[in-house]
Amino acid sequence: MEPFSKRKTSLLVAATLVMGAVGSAWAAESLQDVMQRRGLSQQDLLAASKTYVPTGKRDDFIVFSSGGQSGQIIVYGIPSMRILKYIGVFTPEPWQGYGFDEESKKVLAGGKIDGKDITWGDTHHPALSETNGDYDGQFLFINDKANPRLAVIDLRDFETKQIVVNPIYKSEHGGAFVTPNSEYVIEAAQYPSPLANKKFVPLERFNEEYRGGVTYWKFDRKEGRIDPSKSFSIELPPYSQDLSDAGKAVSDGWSFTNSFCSERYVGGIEKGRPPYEAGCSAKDTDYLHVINWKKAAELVAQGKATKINGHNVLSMATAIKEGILFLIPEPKSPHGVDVTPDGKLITVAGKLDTHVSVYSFEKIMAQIKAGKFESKDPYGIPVLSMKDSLHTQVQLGLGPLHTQYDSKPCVAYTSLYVDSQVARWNYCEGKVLDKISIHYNIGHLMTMEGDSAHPKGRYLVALNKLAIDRFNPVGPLHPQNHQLIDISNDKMQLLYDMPLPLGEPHYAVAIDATTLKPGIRYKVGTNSRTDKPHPGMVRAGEEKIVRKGNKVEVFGTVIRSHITPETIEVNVGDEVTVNLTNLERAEDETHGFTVSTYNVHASIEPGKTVSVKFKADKEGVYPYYCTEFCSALHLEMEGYLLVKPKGYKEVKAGAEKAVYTKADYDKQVKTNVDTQAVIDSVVGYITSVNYKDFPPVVSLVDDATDQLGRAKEAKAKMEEAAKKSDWQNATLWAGQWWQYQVKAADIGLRAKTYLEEHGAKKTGK
Ligand code: K7E
Ligand code: CUA
Repeated sequence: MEPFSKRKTSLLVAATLVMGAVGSAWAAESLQDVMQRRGLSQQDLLAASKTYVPTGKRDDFIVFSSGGQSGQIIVYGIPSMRILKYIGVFTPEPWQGYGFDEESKKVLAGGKIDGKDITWGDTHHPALSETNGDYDGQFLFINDKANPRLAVIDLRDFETKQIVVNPIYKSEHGGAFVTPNSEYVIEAAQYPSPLANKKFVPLERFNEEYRGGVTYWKFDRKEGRIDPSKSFSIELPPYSQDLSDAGKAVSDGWSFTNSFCSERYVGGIEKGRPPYEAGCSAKDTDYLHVINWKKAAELVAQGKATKINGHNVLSMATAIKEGILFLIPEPKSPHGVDVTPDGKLITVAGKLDTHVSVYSFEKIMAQIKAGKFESKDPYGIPVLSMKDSLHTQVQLGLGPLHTQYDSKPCVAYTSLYVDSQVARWNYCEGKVLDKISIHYNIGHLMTMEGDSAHPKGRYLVALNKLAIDRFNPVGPLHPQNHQLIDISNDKMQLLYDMPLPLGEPHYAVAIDATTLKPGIRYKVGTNSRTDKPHPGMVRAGEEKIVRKGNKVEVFGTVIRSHITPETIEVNVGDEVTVNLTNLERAEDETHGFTVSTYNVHASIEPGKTVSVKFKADKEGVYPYYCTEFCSALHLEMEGYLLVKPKGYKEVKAGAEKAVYTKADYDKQVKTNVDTQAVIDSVVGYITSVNYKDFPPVVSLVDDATDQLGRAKEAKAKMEEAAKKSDWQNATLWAGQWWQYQVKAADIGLRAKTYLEEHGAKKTGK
């Protein structure tokens, strides 16, 4: 057997040779070679170059997609289709501590129904807050269809702040849609039911006692919350209300909600009755509800509403008498209703009709003004003539569902579910312009800012229900498929397939990325779920553990790389609350916190204060630690919860035996001095260039200065111990000094790389 050292050498030579061969093959491979090797066409390359976002570059648009049955929101970028975030909304989300810390548990508790926790949601329609009909990038709303709820997300930190339960429905679908200045968030019922809570009414009384409705949730923009006391609903017939949209510009003050099953059919296969799907599609038309919400709000303010379950409801009789509610026939089992950017026209697609019907707001108003009604529905609501209300009807294809608008005037896009196509058409002149096949069975579609007053065009995303053969198989449950389409040219071009494996994302909204202004840190001590100062907040050096009876409250801090306190001693049966404040100011320096087996977790972003609470019901030893790999010594960011048994007697600890000597101390100090030389050279480079022109570097320098300040404190403690020849503590404090140096060096090197990559220039100083 050859000696080890020789063997090692020959292995190294072999490795070098192999690497050399591969290296030259890479160098020789041209674009053509890659195309051939991977079987890519010119068209593929064109598509790739339209979606590829090089490393370090960012997307032009940010998408907020419903997470479907996951009860969350998915955030991704366009054109790259890179997923950026999942926002926990109706469902616990462990990474963000959502549902595992006390603050977010309170948000989720807002979604309890009859005292019951509901830990999932069927999210359908996200909506961005608007100012004058345009997205302002401040807030996001989304509905839960299964359990009629609505959530508010603040886009300063992308966190869910509030969940409200609809007080009178049992399901809802036509939400969230906002009015042009986000005065109200619209939410329409879906499956009719008695409005009064827990009231039993047999299906035989469907026509008389089951009801639908539309709710207008009052949004208080200053508070960033919905105000239930100022919200109201309008009672509607038991037609299954479906989607809604708010009027804008000329039609501001009005809202439109369509319906299916205006037959009011009640199924019952088990009783030999034809199923709902037959009875609910028998008639040729259903009803578009046209509502004057501005006047409705005034009527509520005048006290004309009645209270149902403590909620303001305008009865149908009042709505009819006051002239704020009208119906217009719409063909046949309609789905989407979408107001044009100028507010003049309303597009309705009928699932079982090959046409889209474009209604004219002007024509609708003319009939209402003239009091010219075709008939009344069984509840006495005036019905306008469909013919007299239509601007045009356009035959698009099979199964039209939803419509979005382009930046080009009069251009719209409608999804065709049965045909698996997107149709581009002109709604002013009523003609089809182009069609593209998608894969497969499209539901909603989305253009950039496509339901605002000023759509931005460029891209369209088809939200497809079935993926079938598009991706590598992963079992019978397939991902959903979002397809990115370029709409900036005469012919639409399919660019990219993105699998979404989190639930069925019904709808999505895309906003210009520059409109969003999210923060990077909280004001120190913020409760992020209330945006108010957290009572559990403490500053560095003020950490404490307070006991009141059997309640133990910890007021602690986290910073690279330690948790203060590092030991928490309690008695079995104590109720423990741990408040933690992240003292970091650096971007992206999030710490996590968990305690073994107590099912708690917190994500503590810079400045945030979070609390976790649990009953220490089992004696024992429970490590706690930071769950984010936050620095080189992240694993050491640890501590112990000691749960002492009943009647436990303290043992007196013997004096700690010193293990470090003066030699250890000297060695550590030498390391520190060498490290300081590295830091000084990095600092020398940074200050020799125009680093102040790069805000991210300025904040890195702030952070590094912070760390070096702490290094100084540790060094002082070291010197004090050394003076007393306490080599044990002197060595440990020298080590702590070094820890802060390492963190500062890490930050400094990051700043240096950034400056080099961004072409920083010598200042000649
Ligand atoms: Cu068409 Cu709920 Cu908007 Cu699904 S809905 S597709
Ligand atoms: Cu903080 Cu790991």
